[in-house]
Amino acid sequence: MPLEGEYEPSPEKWVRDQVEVYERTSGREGNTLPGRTEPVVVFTTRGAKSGKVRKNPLMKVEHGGVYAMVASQGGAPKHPTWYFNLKEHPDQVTVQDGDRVWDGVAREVTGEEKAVWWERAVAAFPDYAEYQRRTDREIPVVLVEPRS
Ligand code: F42
Repeated sequence: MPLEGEYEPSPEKWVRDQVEVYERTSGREGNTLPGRTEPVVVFTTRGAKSGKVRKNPLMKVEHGGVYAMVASQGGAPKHPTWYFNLKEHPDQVTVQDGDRVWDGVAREVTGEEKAVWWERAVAAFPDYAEYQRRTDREIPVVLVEPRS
């Protein structure tokens, strides 16, 4: 089930436009970054402060039906705000991969488990390695697993 409540599109035009195209075409269009081939998926979270529904495309990092959200933000100094949404409402996240939409539960990984997922993330989208070099913060990896 999609998250209920008011959808507040991203203030970033390229982000909200990609979400709009992806949703309208069930991921047949808007499914990569411009000029790239790696696939993206769309995640929906609940605003930590506003309670509004937020949507973000992120690179697809998937293994065994579990999806990772890599909070890279291009190597910016601060975590993206959706990371705080997941911390506040870990049980309110949905994943859209193509025409498949499902409810998940978010869990940040650390230590050995994170190292394994970081390798998967860099294999899926090599630029993540450069993003980590650009910033002093450790880029978080949050897994989304199906809600049972
Ligand atoms: N970002 C990544 O971090 N990793 C990726 O792999 C990635 C891939 C990607 C592919 C395609 C594409 O179009 C975008 C991609 N992005 C990727 C960008 C990603 O979708 C986000 O735009 C980016 O991570 C920044 O997220 P953000 O949530 O920080 O965005 C800001 C601009 C934003 O939306 N701010 C809102 C605002 O109104 O200023 C607030 C949004 C929000 O959730 N607010 C919360 C609320 O309560 O509503 C409060 C959160 C808090 O601070 O507690």
